[in-house]
Formats: sequence, C-alpha cells, structure tokens
Amino acid sequence: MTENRANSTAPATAPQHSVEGFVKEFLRELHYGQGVTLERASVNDQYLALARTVREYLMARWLETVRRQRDAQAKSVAYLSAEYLLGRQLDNALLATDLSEIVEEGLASLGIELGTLREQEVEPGLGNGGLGRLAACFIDSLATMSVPCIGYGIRYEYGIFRQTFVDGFQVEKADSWLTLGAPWEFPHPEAAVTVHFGGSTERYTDDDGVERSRWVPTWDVRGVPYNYMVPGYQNGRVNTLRLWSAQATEAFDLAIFNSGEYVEAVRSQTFAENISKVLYPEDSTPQGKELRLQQQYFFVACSIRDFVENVLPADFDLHNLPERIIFQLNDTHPVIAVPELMRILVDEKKWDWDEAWAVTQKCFAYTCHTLLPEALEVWPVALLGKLLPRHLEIIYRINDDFLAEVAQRYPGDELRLRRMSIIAEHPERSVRMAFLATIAGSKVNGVAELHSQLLRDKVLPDFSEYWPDKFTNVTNGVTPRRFVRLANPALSDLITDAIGPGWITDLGRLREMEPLADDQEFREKFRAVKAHNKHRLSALLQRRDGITLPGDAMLDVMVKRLHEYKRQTLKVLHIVSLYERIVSGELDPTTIPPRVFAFGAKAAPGYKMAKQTIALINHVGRVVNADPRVKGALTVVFPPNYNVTLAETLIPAADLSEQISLAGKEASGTGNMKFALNGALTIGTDDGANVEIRELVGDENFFLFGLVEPEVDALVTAGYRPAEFYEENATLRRAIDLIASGAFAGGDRTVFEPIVSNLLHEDRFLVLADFQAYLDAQDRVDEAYRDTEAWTRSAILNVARSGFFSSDRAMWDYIDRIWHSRPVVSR
Ligand code: GPU
Repeated sequence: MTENRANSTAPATAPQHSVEGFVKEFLRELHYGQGVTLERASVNDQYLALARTVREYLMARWLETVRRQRDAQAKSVAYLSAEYLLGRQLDNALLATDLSEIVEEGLASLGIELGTLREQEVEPGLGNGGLGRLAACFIDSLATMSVPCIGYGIRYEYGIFRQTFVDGFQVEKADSWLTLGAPWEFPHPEAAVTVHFGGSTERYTDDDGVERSRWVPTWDVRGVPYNYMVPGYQNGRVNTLRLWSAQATEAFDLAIFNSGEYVEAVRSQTFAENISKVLYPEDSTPQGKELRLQQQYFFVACSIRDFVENVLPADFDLHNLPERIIFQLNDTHPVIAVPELMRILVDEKKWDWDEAWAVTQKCFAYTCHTLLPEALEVWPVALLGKLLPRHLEIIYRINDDFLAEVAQRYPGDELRLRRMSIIAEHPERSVRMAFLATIAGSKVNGVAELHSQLLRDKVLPDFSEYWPDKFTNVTNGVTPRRFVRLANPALSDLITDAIGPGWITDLGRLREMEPLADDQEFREKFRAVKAHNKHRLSALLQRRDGITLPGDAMLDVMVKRLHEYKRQTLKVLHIVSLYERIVSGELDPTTIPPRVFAFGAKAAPGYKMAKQTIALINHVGRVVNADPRVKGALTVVFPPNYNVTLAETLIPAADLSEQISLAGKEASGTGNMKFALNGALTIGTDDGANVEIRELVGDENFFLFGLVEPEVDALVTAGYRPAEFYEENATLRRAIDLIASGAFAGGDRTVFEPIVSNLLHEDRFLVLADFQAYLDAQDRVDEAYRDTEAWTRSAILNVARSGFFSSDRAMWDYIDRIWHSRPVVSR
C-alpha cells in the first residue's frame, strides 16, 4: 500500500479495512501523531489518534471526489450559511465508512472502549438552533446523494455558549471547542483570501473612456480556509465544508508596526481576528451589530472569491457562471453576496451593469426561515455605507432599476414603490435584506407549506404578486443518518430487521412498516426499544448532571431555543396547573399516568424574558420535585446546555413531543420531525411543519390543539385582552396566582412578576387564549397513554409515515424546484 502511494499523487486505495490494520494505524497515529505510547496516552490522546485514523480512511475518497468534481465541470451548489450546527463528527465518520465494528473491536483489543472516546469529542456548536442544524442536515444529504456541493461558512473560535445554571438562572460560559485539538479540520493558510472593508468610492474614467465607480477601501483582513469532510453515507463520496477564519494581513501589520508601537501593534492584530471570534448567540432576533455585518461580508466575499478563483478553471468565462454554480442563501445572513458578485463583475471585470445583473440573478436563490417581523434583517444605511460603501451604491442602483420597472408596471402607484423599496425610511434609513434577496434571487422559498403560503400572503405580498413564479416551498427535512441511525441504534436495528436497510437512504420506505403496527409482537419489541432508550437517557443524565429520572413514566419533552413565540410558558402553566390541582386536592395524582417533563433550551444572553422563563422552569421544577404530594406523578428535569449531542439521546427516549408555538409563528420546526421519526407522538398547534406531520401520520395519531392562524389574526385585530381569559378561567387563574404568590421563589413575589404581568397585560403570543385547549389536549394524551397497545400502535405509525421528512427528500425538492441541476453521480 505504501508503495502504491509513493507512485501516485493521491492515495489510490483506502487503508485496509481489518481489525489488525486498524490497530496498526491507530497505534501509528498515537505514536507519531500524538507522540505518546499507549501506556501513557490520555483519553484525549486516544480520541485524537482515533479521529485521525478514521479521517485517513475518508481521505482517498475526499481527494477523489474533489478530482472528479473538477473534471466533470458539473454544476455545484454553494450553500452559504452563517451557521452550521454539526454535532459530533467521529460517529458520523464511522457510520459513513461502515467501520464502527472494526474500530470497536480493535480498540477493545487494546483495552479501550469506543464509547469513552466518543464522549471525549466536543461538538462544534457553530450555530444557534434550527437554521444551523438544517444546514448541517442538508450538506449530509447532498453528500449522500452524490450532489456536488460546497458548504461555506465561518469558523467561529467560540460557538454557541455553554449554558450553566446558577440557582436556576442561566449563566453563559465560553464554548472553547478548539482547545483540546481539532482533528477534523484542515487549515490552508497558503490559500488565504484577502477581503477589504471601509473607505469610500470614487468615479474615474477607464482606459476605454468609460465612466466607472471604484472602491477605495481602508482596511483588510485575510480569510484562511479550513476544510472539513462531509462524508456521504457509505457511498464513497466526501464533499467539502469550507469555513473561514479571519487573520490580520501583512499590510495591516506593516502600517501599524511602522508606527513603532510594537506591543500595541501586536495587540491590534486581534482587531482583524475578532471577525471570526464568536458566533452571535441570538436566534431569530438579529442585533444589528457592526461586527455581525463584518462577519457576513467576510465569509461571503471569501467564498465567492474562492469559488471563482480556486474551484473554477483559470480560463473560465464568467458569463457561464450560472451553469456552474447556484449560491443558496440560508436566510438573509449571506445576502451581501449579491452586491459583492455585482462588484466583481462590474468593477473588477468591467462588465456592463445589465450584463452583470443578468448573470447575478441566475446565480442566487433565497430561503426565508421566519415570519416574525423582528427577525427580518435590516441594516442601517449609515452602518452599511461606512463598512461597505461601494456595496451600498450597488444596492441603490439595484433598487433604482427595480423600482423603475415596478413604476412601469403600476404607473402612479407611489405607495407600492415605497412598500417595495429595498430602502426603508423609518424608523431609520435602512436596507431590507429580505427584499434584496427576493429581488436578486431566481427563487424564493419558505420552509413548510404553511410558512411559504404566509410568506407570499403576509411578508412579501407585493413581490409574490409581481413575480408569482418566483415563490415556491420546500418543506424542511432532517438527516436520517444522524437522527435515526446514529441516535437510535435500537430502533434502527428493529426497522432493518423488519424491512431491510434501504430506509437509511430512502426514508419513504419506512411505510413498509405500517402493517407491523398491528403486530403485537412487533409492538412489544418497539416498546422494549423505547424502554431501552429511556434507560440510556437516564444513565446519561445521571452521569452528566446528576439528575435521576424515575423509572417507567411518560417522557414529555420540549427542547428548542427559548423564545416567547415557542411558548415554553404554556408548558410551564400546564405543569403548575397540574401541581396546583393535586396539592389543592382537586386532582388525585394516582389517576394520571406519571410524567417526566423534560426541557432543553438556551436563551439569548440579552433576552430578559427568555432568561426569566428558564429560571421559572427551574424553580417550578425544584418545588415540584421536592413535594411528596406529587412524588412519582410529576417530575421536572431541565439538563443544562441542550445541544445536538444531548438531542441524540433525549429524542429517541421521548413519548410526547411538544410543538406548541402560536399558529403562524414557527416557520417549520425540525425537532418536530426528529421526534416523530423516533416514535414520539406530537401535541401541537397548527403551525409550521406540524401541519404536514399531522396530515401524514393521521389526526388520530397526533394531539392537535389551539387557535389556527386566521383565528390568531382575527383575535389580535379585534384587540386581544389576556386578562379576560384569566378572569374567566378558574384553573388558569389559580395557576397564575400560584406563580404570582412567590410559591416558586421562596415567597418572593417580585422574582417572576415580569412574567406574570406580561402574561396578563400583553401576552403577544396568546398563551392564555390557548391555555384551556392545551389542557384539554393534555387530558386526551393521558387517556391515550393509558391504552398501551393503542399508544404503541400510534407511535409505530408516526415512524412509518414520517419518511417524507428526510432531508434527502428536501434536497430533491431543491433540485427540482430551485437549482434545476441534476446531481452528478460520478463513478
Ligand atoms: N430559524 Br430566521 C432559526 O433557527 N434561526 C433564525 O435566525 C431563523 C429561523 C429556524 C426557524 O425558527 C424554524 O422554524 C425552522 O425550522 C428552522 O429555522 C429551519 O428552517
């Protein structure tokens, strides 16, 4: 093998797939990579050596994929995303290479447990929540489907913060995911790209006598690419994720060093490096910070330059760019890429404006992930103009041309022009990024049927009227590799025993399990899987947080970012109400199935109401868990630092999935899909992808409750008064009063007063309006759960009918409806 390598520029074959071969490779990595002997190796040494051994197994495939892609000159997807919430890499790489067994056996022969090394990995938390995790699922699917794709993003030195609780209140800690070594990344400092910022623009006459604009920037940084492998599932393909890290440039150094302030100069290098220092921890609520805009421009400018200069052949005619690339914009975060490509074509390549615009429009497509007005990104013109003056000019020109067109189609309709302008005038002059993305994109999509409909009707109505064909839907999906096969091996084995392994790459085939819902023996096995997963969770929580779960209770789970619209407060009110009814003697705790309420949620550090809600959940939990009157019936657990890794153990154990956002607010949700695929039943509103889940699994296997979107609209328009619900509903009143009394804060009435008064006087997300319907639905859950066989049947049908929610299907939909590129299955 080594001989083969010597004669070729790329390793021709993967290292031998045998236990002995693995052990040899592993020890070699330990000795020559880590510089330790087995006897002296720490767990971290062992983990790093293992990671390097496994990645070596992927290397030949990776180089081969890159080579083929170059040769094929096929169209690629460039997924532009400010976030990738990848989760741990080791397990996924082992699955992709089908090497788990060999590795497990080989390690065991050295007295090492694979599980211990697995747990050593710190997951790269380079995303906040759903949007970042979606990006990770999508690139997994594209690799598995052999579609050429490069994921582009930012290599944050600090990902999403690590959440701790101090007296029940969230305290954020830095996530130093890189400190113990980063075996999955490949830095390429030699391929760094320079990106400019600031300065001004000037007019000049070029050699052909044409009047042009150009940018005279004042500072720059270097983007160093870090490559990561994105292995397809056992298909020999490895795509690339390329994340950019910011570094000071030499010019930058020189200017400052020449001033003679040596120490000051070194210190100020960090100015440049700050750009990729930290992920902004706000989910669905952009903060409008200058550094954030620097991050956005930094990574898209690096990415476009990389694609044009390094991925495309040197002599490539950029007029053909749309045949080679589609830049998919993951929300508006990367939309500054649009004026950047225009700037390259017009200013650097000296094209005519119209020629450049025609090409640019074909190269982008935009996915919107929200309906919340506060989540729609806008950048103050002053800020954008200071950082990227030429881009602002270009945006103005795009806007002028567009509005001129609109004016032609709707003569005299001033109001429409104002509504459709990229530039908003109030409350301050700013750039509406969603409008820019919509105007520039060849397609605009929402992420679930309902969301796409509301996007057309409510968020971008003028645009959908103007370009009805531009708008489409692609319902989100999740990767079955990570969220079923890896997260739930027991269920995976059960499914594979029943229908074969084809479901892993063709999830629709789960349908073949449907008849088994009526098979008693199968149901028993299915329950045994759930019980096993609950034990696994219980052991993890014990180890991780010292939390003890009671055996044999319904596991009711709400995990997602903490946001008022998601309504964790409604869940708390349900628990408090049950507690109050039991202690007041109204409800006999032995008449309801015992339940464990599990939460997982991070709050943005500056989001006061969200942080208070976390404290409320923890304080309610403390009181409930300590009260002998409800012991065994109600248990509340809230393990800190919910992340992908915890999700992988928590979701497979769940019986009930809480998807209770106010109708019309959750764009899609993807946790909802993961729960259904792992055999939990959903209690949910008619929102996001819940609608499609319910349609597929059937009404009788889903607990629907709450107002529907038009009712929400009507209630808000009529003037919603939450206090009326409080006055009229005694159960609700007693629950709120109990919180207000300070019962969960050691008698202190002030601690949760803001939550109480917000509920009574504002309640933007109609918690009180949906309270009774929610309680009624929970009663139906209890009743259904008592019939074990019927519940299991429903759970199996949830799995069997959720194959639609594979991210593979989502990717086929993007190919059909948006990218129009056939995947190249190169062999
Ligand atoms: N989402 Br906008 C985020 O996670 N972060 C954001 O900044 C924005 C949206 C989520 C949506 O809230 C969720 O409904 C959706 O399933 C997910 O994006 C992926 O589309």
